[in-house]
Amino acid sequence: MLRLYSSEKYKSVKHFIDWLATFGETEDGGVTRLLYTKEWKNAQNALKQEMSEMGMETYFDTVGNLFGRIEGIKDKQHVILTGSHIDTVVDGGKYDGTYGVIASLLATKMLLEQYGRPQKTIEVVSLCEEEGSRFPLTYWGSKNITGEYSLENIRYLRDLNDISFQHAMGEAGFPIASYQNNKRNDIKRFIEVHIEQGSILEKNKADIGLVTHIVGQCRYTVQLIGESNHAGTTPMAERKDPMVCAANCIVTLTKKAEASYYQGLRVTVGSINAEPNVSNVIAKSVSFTLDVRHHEKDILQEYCEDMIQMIKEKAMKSGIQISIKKWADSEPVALDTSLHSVMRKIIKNKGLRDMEMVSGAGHDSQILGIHYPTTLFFVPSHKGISHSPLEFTSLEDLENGVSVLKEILYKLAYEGVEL
Ligand code: HGY
Ligand code: MN
Ligand code: MN
Repeated sequence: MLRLYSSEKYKSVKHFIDWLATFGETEDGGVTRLLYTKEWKNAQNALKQEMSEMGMETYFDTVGNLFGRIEGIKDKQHVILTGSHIDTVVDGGKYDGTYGVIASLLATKMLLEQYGRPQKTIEVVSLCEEEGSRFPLTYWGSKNITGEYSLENIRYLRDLNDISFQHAMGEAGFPIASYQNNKRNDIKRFIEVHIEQGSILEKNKADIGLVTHIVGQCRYTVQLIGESNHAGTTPMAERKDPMVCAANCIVTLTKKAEASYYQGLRVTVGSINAEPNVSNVIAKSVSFTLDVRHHEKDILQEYCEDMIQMIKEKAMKSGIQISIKKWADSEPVALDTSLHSVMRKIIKNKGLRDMEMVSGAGHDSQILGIHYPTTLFFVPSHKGISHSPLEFTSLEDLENGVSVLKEILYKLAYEGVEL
């Protein structure tokens, strides 16, 4: 099996995974590294240091996407971009996003070590935010690169501690005053390696997943406003209890998702908050999030419209006021598969097995893939666990991903394979 670095000077993929996991590590071995927090800033700056020590020219754009650039000998202008996101969910795993950043760093470093500078420019990117775990907004990094996002999209956003996006951005060293359009028109291709976050590869004993499509996803925050009152003196028939209404809605929308018509639909209520959140007070308001995903746009849309209508009707029947905010809406994306045949040969030559698959998780490739030819491939997640401290991928699988990435980058940036 390929050893990444013989000398102590360059460390293995496991070393980097464990090292980056120290930025935001939680008591139960997970990682919480939210956009623009201290942990996030320290991780980005430490990565920047590593990139420059590896001989890369490093820079941030004005929202905190970090780039490590190796200019091409022949073609300086067009960039082969590779990387993933550095932010995590709350108490997530140490591989989601992070692995893709590290794999890109190491693959590029290995190429530099073995072959010197490439013919075409390679840039490794540590994207500032993908998850939507701190503020109600996803893909802040990649949608700045594509030009879909600007300050308008974050002007009024606040996190659960009532800290404004703008303030957090400034605190992390990216003041609003220095914001500029970060749109990139020089990207020739984007390649991302990511953990699968599901169990398909493991169940099929495959080593590499070649992703053909990424599901569409919509995310909402539903707020139900009733009347808070005394838990003991208020008769059941006289209540406007948003907690009961929320419970009815959640049961109905998840039951609906199980209907065979919605085959493949995934619906998650991941967060629920009550105000004043006290055991002997009927809640004044309850807000919950709704995360809906499907690989077909019209099924996704139909389900969402039906469910929003259902929630409104239930609220009206119980005299509850309602506000619904849709804050994420990414279409299902078909990724570029022109590299798959070349990748299959690389994978076969390594004695590895691949399979084509759809991604149920969202990825930066979903955004970049609409604007630039984009290749996304997976390495297995043990037992399919992700967004959890129990997230795990074996060293062998991690190294397989790095070595496949290295070879495909070699084809593109050194051999100049035009695809
Ligand atoms: O939620 C997702 O699918 C991804 O991990 N951001
Ligand atoms: Mn991810
Ligand atoms: Mn994730």
